[in-house]
Amino acid sequence: MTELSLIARARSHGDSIAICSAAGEFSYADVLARSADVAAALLVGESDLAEARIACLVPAGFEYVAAQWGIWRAGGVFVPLSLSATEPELEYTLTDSQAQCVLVSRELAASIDALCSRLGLRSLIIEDVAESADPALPNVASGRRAMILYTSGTTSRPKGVVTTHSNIEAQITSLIEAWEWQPDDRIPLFLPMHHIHGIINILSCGLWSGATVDTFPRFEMATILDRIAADAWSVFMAVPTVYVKLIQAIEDLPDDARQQVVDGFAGIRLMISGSAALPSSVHETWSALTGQKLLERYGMTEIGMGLSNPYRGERRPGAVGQPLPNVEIRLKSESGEVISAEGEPGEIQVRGPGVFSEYWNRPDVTDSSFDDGWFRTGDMAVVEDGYYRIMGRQSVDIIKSGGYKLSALEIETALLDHPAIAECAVVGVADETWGEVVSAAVVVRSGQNLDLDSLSEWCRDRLSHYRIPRKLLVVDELPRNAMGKVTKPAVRELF
Ligand code: MCA
Ligand code: AMP
Repeated sequence: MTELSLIARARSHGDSIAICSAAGEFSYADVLARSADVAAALLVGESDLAEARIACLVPAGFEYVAAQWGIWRAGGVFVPLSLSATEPELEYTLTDSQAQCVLVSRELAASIDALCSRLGLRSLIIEDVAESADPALPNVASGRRAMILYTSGTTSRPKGVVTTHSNIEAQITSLIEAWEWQPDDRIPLFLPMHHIHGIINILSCGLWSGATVDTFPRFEMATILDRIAADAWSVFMAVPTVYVKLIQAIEDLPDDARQQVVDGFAGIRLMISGSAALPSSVHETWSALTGQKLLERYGMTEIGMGLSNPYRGERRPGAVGQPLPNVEIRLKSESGEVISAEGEPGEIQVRGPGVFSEYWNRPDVTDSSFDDGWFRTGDMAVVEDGYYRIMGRQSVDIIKSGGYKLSALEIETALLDHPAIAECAVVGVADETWGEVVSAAVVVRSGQNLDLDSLSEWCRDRLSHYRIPRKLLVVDELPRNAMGKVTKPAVRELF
């Protein structure tokens, strides 16, 4: 039987520790055995899930990997859910992906039970999955769909980005080569497990290599600093917000504790930043504090990682380096020409085996996202002295906050349901810690009032906490152009 490469490789890592969490240490053999149990429980007598979508609401850890690999080994499509999603957000993901079943951890089951009943969805508590002796599992060809990740964009609702097993494998192997992953690597995982950064760059690259992944339910500063001081890790990956918070925390430590933490960071072989722009000042402060030159890279849900500063060679502050192995990048000018000279800005377009196959059930959007086989990222860049530098996004309606990509339109749609709001415009406003913060300019209905606290409270049931506006301006009218269209750059100026 042919097996997916990730699974076949795990057999050769046998008794090495794959996952370490508060629940204990789990070997590759443990993950293989448990994921076979999960696959058998999902198949319930069928021979192949045949790309049925199986959603997963499980925190990072052994059971998460067992769920992901179990779904894959049964021939299903893995649809990870955000642990901080509200019920309407979960409902959207479950219905849009046409999920057949939800795998949920016992601690989270109560939070999704009512929704599953309402949607008539089977839910399966992962800890309750029975052991099964050597179940028959299907052959899963690498060209089959493997995963759907939901990503926000310039449409008001998130789109499902479909990757096949071979897309995922290409994304992983590109990074293994570029960043020289080794079996004796050890890496912390504290990022959310419904995005590429946590799923591919950390978890899947780690497990592909035979390394150990230490999982945490979330980013918790004191725990991470203690482990750093104890030299726990050889590789560290995070979004810029984490580095900003780390700098603040280290500066606040008493001298002796600070030295231990700084020494711990200095001993790591590779520290990476990505998912949003790393300000040069943060790069330089981190380097002065720890002696570490952060490696900044650029990626996107639809392509995995595209550009990276080198593992060996100059890691340039403010730049994202060059194309990764097996990734082709070109810049296209506004007038539609492929740019060949340095210094001329253009849209980043990407081609290669790691590029996603389609937006789930949206063939028209898929078609219009490609330009002659190249994926159009909507990000602008320029090449300077051989390195790409990201200049920003084409659309003001995409906000990056804390590394999360958010759609201004989606937030506006939610805000317009508020009884006091007549009109609104949401923008991202630059912020030292979060990169951008969600900010709303609103026109309130006559006779109504609105303040940030009451708006936040109202949003809590509708929007994940990182989508809730952090700044609110009540205005008499929104800035508009001569055609009467709201001008977002002018809205941004108001804050
Ligand atoms: C939380 N808070 C915020 C935000 N988020 N305030 C403003 N803007 C925000 N975006 C507030 C909370 O309400 C809370 O306030 C306080 O900050 C702490 O919240 P918490 O969530 O606990 O913060 P944290 O644990 O410190 O989390 C920060 C974080 C997290 C670790 C940076 O945001 C995170 O995990 N981000 C990573 C997302 C990610 O992985 N993106 C990758 C996407 P109060 O204290 O008042 O309650 S994949 C991708 O982008 C591509 C492929 C790529 O290139 O990687
Ligand atoms: P996502 O849709 O969550 O995969 O986010 C992808 C987006 O994050 C990209 O289109 C970029 O706008 C942004 N991004 C990722 N890495 C970087 C980086 N190093 N510098 C600037 N923007 C980045």
